Amino acid sequence: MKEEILEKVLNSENLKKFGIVDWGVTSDPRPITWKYYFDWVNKGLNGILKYLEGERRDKREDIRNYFPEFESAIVFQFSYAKKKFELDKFYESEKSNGLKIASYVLGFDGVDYHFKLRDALDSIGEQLRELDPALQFKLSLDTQPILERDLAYRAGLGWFGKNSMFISKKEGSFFILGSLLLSKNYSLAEKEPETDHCGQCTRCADACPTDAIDLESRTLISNKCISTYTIELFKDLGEAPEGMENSNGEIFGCDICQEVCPWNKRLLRVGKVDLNETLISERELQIRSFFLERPILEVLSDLKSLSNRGFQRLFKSTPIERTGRVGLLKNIRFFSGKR
Ligand code: B12
Ligand code: SF4
Ligand code: SF4
Repeated sequence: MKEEILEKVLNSENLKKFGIVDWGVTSDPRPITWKYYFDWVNKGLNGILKYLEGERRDKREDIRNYFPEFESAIVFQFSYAKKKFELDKFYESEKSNGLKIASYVLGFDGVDYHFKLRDALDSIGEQLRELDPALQFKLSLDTQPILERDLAYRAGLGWFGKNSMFISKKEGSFFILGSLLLSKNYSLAEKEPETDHCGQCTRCADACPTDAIDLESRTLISNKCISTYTIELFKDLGEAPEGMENSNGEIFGCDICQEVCPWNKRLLRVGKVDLNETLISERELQIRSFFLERPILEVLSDLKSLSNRGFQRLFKSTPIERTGRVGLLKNIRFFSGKR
């Protein structure tokens, strides 16, 4: 079974079709860093992210609270580094209006990764079930009560950066984590957890415009993070985090503490990302031309004249649908007049 799985499912050609750049395995259901998470929530550092508290906090202590049949997990890395570097070129060009959208948004053809990668993980799960019909599996992709960075750590794929990103020596940090939780353990080789490769560097914390990185605890202060403010705050209320005026025009998510990280810069240096053949999907083009390529006042005026439903129709199944018209208006207004 093990050989068949490696040969038919986990071979790199098959995984490449799904945009997977690396994977690892763990049979440990309990996060090694649970205590850090528990303390972080108890100190209130989750801020407005209430879904990380209470019962959903406690479930994260053991994967079996979510999937009692758990015996092992295969953790996959879905890279969007290529899109990130391509976007950086665009932001430097004259076409850019000075606003920025986090690169994961456009990294999966402009489609919400929760849909696209769920399909990929489902397909891989079904391929495994073809080989072993008794297998049960569940997915872990952001929204399940699973500490995904710890799961990837247990699978030996990388370490926790000081910016709290999960970083891989080979792939940097511009990737999404998605896992298959399995009711079987196929004795696939498990790697040792990776050591810390941040060393004395503090570039991420130095670059964060809102001082959201707590170097001592290696975690974020959620309410200070631009990503929280621009993605998770859907209403036209609430103070922007202090220092956001020093950001680079981030209107949805924030990549600043990853942009400066030497482990990401390295990807370009060693030729890991080929920027010669770049593709832009219809969905991506739509988001770019609406938000990033026109005068900001025009973007604002169009957003104001759309209904909420009209906005949803236009941007259905994209990541920005989550924050909605009102949330985006709040974010873009912040920068109108400032650039
Ligand atoms: C809540 C959340 C957020 C919050 C809080 C983020 C945070 N850093 O805590 C906000 C809205 C700010 C956010 C932003 C982003 N997010 Co988010 N988010 C999550 C979510 C749902 C939960 C994270 C969580 O539990 N945070 C609480 C902290 C305490 O836990 P943690 O981040 O897992 O960190 C662990 C380590 O830091 C370790 N630890 C803590 N202290 C210490 C100390 C030492 C010494 C050591 C060794 C370890 C250690 O313990 C923690 C628990 O295991 C996960 C998905 C998931 N289910 O896990 C995605 C996830 C973390 N997000 C992701 C992404 C892509 C982003 C953004 C890049 C999006 C963007 N461009 O705007 C930013 C990045 C901001 C950043 N620098 O982290 C990816 C990250 C992939 C990666 N390579 O790391 C994830 C894993 C989703 C996914 N499936 O891929 N996110
Ligand atoms: S995502 Fe942006 S605001 Fe949040 S910690 Fe990183 S640099 Fe700071
Ligand atoms: S910028 Fe430096 S300190 Fe921050 S995550 Fe990258 S290597 Fe670690």
